[in-house]
Amino acid sequence: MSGKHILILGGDGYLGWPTAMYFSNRGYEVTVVDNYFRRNACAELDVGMLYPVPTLVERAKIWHGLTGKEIKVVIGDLTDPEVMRGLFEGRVAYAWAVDKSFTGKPDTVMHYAEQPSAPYSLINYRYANITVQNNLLVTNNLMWALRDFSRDTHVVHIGTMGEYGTPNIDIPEGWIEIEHNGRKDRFLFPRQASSLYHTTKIMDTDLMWFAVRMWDLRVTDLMQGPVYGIETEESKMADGGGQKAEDRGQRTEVGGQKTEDGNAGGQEPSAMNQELSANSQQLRARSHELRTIFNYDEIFGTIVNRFIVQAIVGYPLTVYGKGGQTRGYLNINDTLQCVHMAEKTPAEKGELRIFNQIMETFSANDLAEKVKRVGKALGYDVKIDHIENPRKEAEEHYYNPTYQGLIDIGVEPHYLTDDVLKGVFKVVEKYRYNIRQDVIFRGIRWT
Ligand code: USQ
Repeated sequence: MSGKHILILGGDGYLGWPTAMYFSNRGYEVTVVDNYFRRNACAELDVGMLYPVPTLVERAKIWHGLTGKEIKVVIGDLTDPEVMRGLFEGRVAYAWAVDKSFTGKPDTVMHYAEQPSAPYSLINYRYANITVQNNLLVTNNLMWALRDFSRDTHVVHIGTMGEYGTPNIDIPEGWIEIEHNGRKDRFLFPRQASSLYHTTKIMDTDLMWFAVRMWDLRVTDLMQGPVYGIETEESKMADGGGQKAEDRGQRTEVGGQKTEDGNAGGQEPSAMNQELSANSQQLRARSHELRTIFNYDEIFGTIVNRFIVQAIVGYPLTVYGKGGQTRGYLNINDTLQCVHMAEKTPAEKGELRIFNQIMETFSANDLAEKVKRVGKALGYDVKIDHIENPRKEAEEHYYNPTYQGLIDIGVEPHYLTDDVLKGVFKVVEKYRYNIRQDVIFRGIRWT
């Protein structure tokens, strides 16, 4: 193969796996690494997921069967520096690969290997420690591996808008010039996160900024807002070819959970599908298993995805407190576009480049009203509840972030239209019998 090599840390997660398919589909050589933290945490905390998701190895095999493309899989804990360093030195054992020889040093590392949940980080001191330990060690191990073996590799890290908090002034993209006693300098914008998870992302930024200054590394830190959505171009690629489980009169059973087959069916088979050999039929029928992990619980679910699930099962939408909390949001497909554009135009050596990765801003109340309107149009009786806020956060505040840098490098924003919301409703509806109301709200108090 001759494509550029992308190493995706955290390749099993909500964003990591769609990123792997996205780059693989565009001719890159892709390696994913994960220790299954997310799915193990979901099992331990019994949070439920909308549908069971096959292991990374299984998904890589399904992907290969459908497209002929290889995504190499490494199962390992990146808090172990030897696991991290092996990815750059070649001391790596692939859990699955067509060609088991070392791909070589990556051109780009996508760093998603973080404990991503704010509520998780505040369950108690144990989960707080897991968050601090995982997030800081992985980032530090990555910086040292690059220092020692691959200083030219570009890192694209997913940071969070939550690093800035909700300051009473405009939020720039990462940097601010300050004049003090008649002299000026440029600094990271003052950050004040409201959760421990978000605080670890501030510390990540500081670790990376140190490494950039010290060793001339190249880093892009993408300050992302909450993401919504489920389908990406690649998860839909094989739709239409497989026979639907309903058509077979079956419900599938995977990992002890019953689920309706999510394959959309009913469309003309694509050219790609027509080329598939007969023994690919089975893989094609399993193509819905390429969908990403989807959480709707209080710990790992994000607000838009949660509200859609709630609307479908008749659970009053859980707006926390007054609902004036405003954040920047983006579609999962725009996350993919953003990391792609960042990869195509890497940061310079010795540059920590920061972009705010959001496409539009909404309050929790705005989102509840949107989901209610779309839910009603689809026949659901959607109610909105204002429940006591389990978090400590401003419920009415100024919020004016800049988000121009990614557009300047070629990202074309998609917005949260009623049609986009309907599209998510339609996928979630297929799994409505899996939805567990007991995990929607447990009230993990942050204080
Ligand atoms: N919210 C509700 N009701 C709910 C869930 C959330 O009113 O049922 C409110 C929250 O209080 C918060 C806002 O909606 O004000 C967003 O909450 P969220 O759970 O969707 O997102 P958050 O906890 O902030 O974290 C998520 C991702 C995290 C990412 C972050 C970006 O889990 O990985 O870093 O979004 S940001 O919020 O911009 O920091």
